[in-house]
This record gives sequence, structure tokens and C-alpha cells, in this order.
Amino acid sequence: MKFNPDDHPHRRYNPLLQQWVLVSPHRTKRPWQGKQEEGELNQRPEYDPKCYLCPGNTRANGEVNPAYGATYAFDNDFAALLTEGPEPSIISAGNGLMTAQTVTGECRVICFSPRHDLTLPEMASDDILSVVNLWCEHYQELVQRHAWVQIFENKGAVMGCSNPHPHGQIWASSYLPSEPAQVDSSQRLYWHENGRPLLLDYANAELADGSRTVEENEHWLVVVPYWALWPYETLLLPKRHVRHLGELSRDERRSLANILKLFLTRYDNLFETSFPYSMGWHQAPGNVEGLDDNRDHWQLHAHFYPPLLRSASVKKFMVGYEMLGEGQRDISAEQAAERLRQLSANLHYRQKNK
Ligand code: H2U
Repeated sequence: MKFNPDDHPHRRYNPLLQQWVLVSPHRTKRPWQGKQEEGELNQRPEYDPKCYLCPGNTRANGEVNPAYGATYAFDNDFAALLTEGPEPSIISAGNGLMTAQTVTGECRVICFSPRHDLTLPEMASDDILSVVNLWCEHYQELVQRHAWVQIFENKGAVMGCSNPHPHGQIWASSYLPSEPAQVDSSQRLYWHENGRPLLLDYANAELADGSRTVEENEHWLVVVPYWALWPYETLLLPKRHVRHLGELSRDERRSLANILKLFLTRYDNLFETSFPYSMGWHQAPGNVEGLDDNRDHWQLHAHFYPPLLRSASVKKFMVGYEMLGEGQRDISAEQAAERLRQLSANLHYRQKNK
């Protein structure tokens, strides 16, 4: 039998995490029935007096937000990491089977807009650029004194987001977390073996292929990665070697804002809902104990992990085989990219349905 990736169950390798994912495309042979729910219009007010992120409002700990006009960042009032703590140390018991590490860090909340009713794809490109600039500034500041700066956004209640006001978070830590540590070592190995960054070679391979491309402009590429696990997972990559956000030129920042607006509009249009996801940037770490300071193997990239599978309310569950065996998906990465490509990137469904 000749292998057909659209028909035959197979595994795909994720070279960043050095893990496999099971793909079962034959299960999607049933016809696509399209969206099953009416497009949600969900009118939120521009300002919500009860929202702890709106300008001028009082937060849970009693602090008052300024009357900010663009973006606004503050120290998380319920930070998961604290700046002060015991001396760095490893505490081990039970022949190493019970090991702990003391850690410090800083957590910030970043409001993307004073408008309570917007999300990134509905914001103007100029306003998305303010968010890009905020990401760049905070990375550059925090990486001076932390091993890792994790910039992320949880969007939508289904992703555990506590408030619909457009916002993200930054957690900076004294240690390299497990996933970035794996991604660092995979890129390092590839760099040593090939002399080029893994994700730059990957971007070039995807540009040559095109079947997984969702959006592309002069500086950036968005693909459903070959090894995607979540149904409509995407990977956002620069087209040249960029180690971190601090290395982006003004033009690259602007075109990043533009491509975000376009492909996030496709996301919202897929099920005519404000598309939930967790997204975040992976980029060069700061000083990490035990690592040399060469960061040339690093390529800046952002992951978008949306949970929705078939409609605004039918999500993929990471259960059973995924928890006990390995990740699995039905719709192939190529099919997902094709569906996203068929949608409008310029007209948001809320504008269309108005
Ligand atoms: P999420 O919506 O992704 O959960 O992020 C909201 C963050 O905002 C959350 O980490 C913080 C929470 O600790 N927060 C404050 O810092 N101040 C508040 O008044 C409420 C929420």
C-alpha cells in the first residue's frame, strides 16, 4: 500500500519538543458540515465599571488603574512568582526522587487596549503595533535579570481567561521552564549539526511547500505546523534569523501587527466566534545557569493553541490516549490550513453581520 497522508494513520515528529503526534485523517472523511451555530455577536460595552482592567477602575487589591489611552502594564496582584525568596538551591530527598528548586520571578498583566469590547483582530493595526511594542519593551527589560521571559495571552473563558478585557500576561523567572529548556536544546543540537537555525530552515521549507501556509507577508509567515497537535494550531515565524523581539526592526514590528490582524480575523471567522486560544512567544533566554551565552541557535516564534474543533462550542479534549499515550489529531495540518485560507482575512464576521 502506498502511503497517503490524507488517508492513512501516521505519526508526525515535532522537532522542537522531540515528541510525536498521532494523525488519524481517515476519521475526517465524513463530510464537513460547516458552522453549526449562529454567529455570536456578543455586544460587550466599551467600558465596564466592574472590570478590574478598564481604565480608572479599582483592581481586586484596591489599586486604581490610570486613565490609560493605549496599552497598560502592571505587576500582577496575585503573582505566581515572587521577586524575593530564599537563596537559589536544590533540595533533594528520597534518593533524588523528591527534588525541589527555589525560584524567584516577576509577573505582569498587560492590557492591550482601554476598550473593554475589543480583541486583537478587532483592534486597528496601529493599536496592535502598540501591543507589539509593549511586548518588545518588556522582554528587553526583563531578560536583563531573568533566565526566561514568557509573554502569553489566554483568550476566552474556555482557556481559563478570567476577564474578556483584552489582555495578556508576562511571567519572568530565574529558571528556564521545562518546555523552553527542551526547545533550547533541540535548536542548539540542530545548529551544531547544520550551522543554521532549525526554525529558519523550517520556515524556508514551508515557504517552498505552501500547503500549510495560512498567511504570509514580507517579513512573517503563519503556518499550521507539520506536527500541529491542536486542530487549528498555528506557528508564527519571522522569515529571517531573529533571536528575540528586541531584534525586530520598525518595519518588522509593523508588519507583525498587520499579519496578526489578518490571521486572527481568519480565526474569528472560522466559527464566527471570538476564537479562544493560548498564545505565547518563545525566544532567546537571558542568563541561565549551566548554559553558555551563545543564543544564535534561537529563532523567535509564537505558538497559537486554540482548543476549538468543530464549532464555537465543540472543543478538542486532550484526554485518554493524549494523556496516557501521545497527542492525537484527526483533521490534518494541511486540511486545517486550507480551511483557514478559505476565510476572509479582511472582513471580520462582526462587521459582516452588523
Ligand atoms: P487571565 O485572564 O489570563 O487569568 O489573567 C488575569 C490576571 O490578572 C490573573 O493572573 C490578575 C490575575 O492574577 N489580576 C490582577 O493582577 N489584579 C486584579 O485586580 C484581578 C486579576
